[in-house]
Amino acid sequence: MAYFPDVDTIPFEGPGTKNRLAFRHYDPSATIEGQSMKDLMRFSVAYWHTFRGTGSDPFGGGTLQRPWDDGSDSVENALKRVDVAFEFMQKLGAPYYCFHDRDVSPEGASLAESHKNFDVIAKRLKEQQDATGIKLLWGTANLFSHPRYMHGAATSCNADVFAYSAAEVKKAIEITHELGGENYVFWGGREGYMNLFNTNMKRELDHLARFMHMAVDHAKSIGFTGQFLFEPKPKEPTKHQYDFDAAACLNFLRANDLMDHVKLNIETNHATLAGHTMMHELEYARIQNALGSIDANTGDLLLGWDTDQFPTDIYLTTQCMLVILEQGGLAPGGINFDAKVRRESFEPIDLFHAHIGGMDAFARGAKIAAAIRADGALTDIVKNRYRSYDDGIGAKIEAGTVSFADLEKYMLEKGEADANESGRQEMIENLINDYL
Ligand code: XUL
Ligand code: CO
Repeated sequence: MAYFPDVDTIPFEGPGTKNRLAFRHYDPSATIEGQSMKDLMRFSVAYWHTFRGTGSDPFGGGTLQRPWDDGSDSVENALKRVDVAFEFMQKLGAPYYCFHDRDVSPEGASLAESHKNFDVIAKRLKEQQDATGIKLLWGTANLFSHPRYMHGAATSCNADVFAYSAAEVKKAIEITHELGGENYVFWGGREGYMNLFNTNMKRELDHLARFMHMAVDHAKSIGFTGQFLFEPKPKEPTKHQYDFDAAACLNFLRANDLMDHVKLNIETNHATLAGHTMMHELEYARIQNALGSIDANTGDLLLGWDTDQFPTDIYLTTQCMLVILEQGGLAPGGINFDAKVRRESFEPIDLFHAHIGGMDAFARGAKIAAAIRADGALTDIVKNRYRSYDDGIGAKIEAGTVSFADLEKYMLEKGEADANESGRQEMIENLINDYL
């Protein structure tokens, strides 16, 4: 059964093509810094947006035409969506996908029924994975949609909700493991608070840490060796999310002895909502050996909320790829399009245009970043900027062999610091533009 009868496998045709259903830059077998683009990017389709998105927004209901979907929460409908998803991903040439438990499989009348539904769906996912070679980048649990999670999940004031969340995550890790998932993500759907007058922040954070340790312990007990990932987001739905940004997440992980078990899944629109650039968040995580995976999308600076648009800005993708290439790739993480088509783009074909654009934008960013790196265009600039630490007093500071008293003596003798040099920001920005 073809759910996308008008679309063949999306070919790579190069930048000159007029075919809108072709890649201009993403050539899976082309190599960048010794890796195929396929292995370097590890592109992933987000099941929730692409196969469960309806186009609804706070002002109106769904607009998206999905002729295969009867709109029900039946297991049959969910099974059909799996077939649709794999046809789509295969035609697109996406090697990975990601899901929340409740996106792929319907919530039942009880936890036991939800588990049962999940088993049925997982079986079909496995069959489709085996038939197509498409793999699971990560699984996660939706701990935010159901009303029971109104106060959060692991940070809920209700201990039964904590227990329910634990049972849901336990199952989600098991299914992720069964499907060969390479990572497991925690995004704190409602892990935060609205008002401190009714909140015990210390207890909530302690509970969240306890929850993650239990997840790590359970993974160990079932032999799941995938990478755990924590996804920062500063706001939405709560006013203060505990997972605000990379710095807050890493502080939490370090304070709770979780750094050896959990890395970060950095999302572009979450970075910008936190008042950071994506490049800042990626680099902040990378230098602490905590850059695990990315959720690729973009926000709209004029709207200022989590619009989850597909990334098309080459400047943005170049910045991302500069950091990703510096790390040598993201494996076992990848580039997951946590992005949705606009509600005005309501036809199924728009799903292809959106993903093709995102993949091409990243492929082009990768080529540009690799060219910048091949020329060493920034390497020498940065290296030279810090050369005062390469020997003399700077080397002693870095080696930790001098004290405040030593530095006072040094400066009293010298009298004044060496003259500063220009940061050349504008020249460097011009230089980057030469590569675009
Ligand atoms: C929400 C978000 C989530 C996570 C997975 O903003 O990004 O979809 O990526 O729970
Ligand atoms: Co995300």
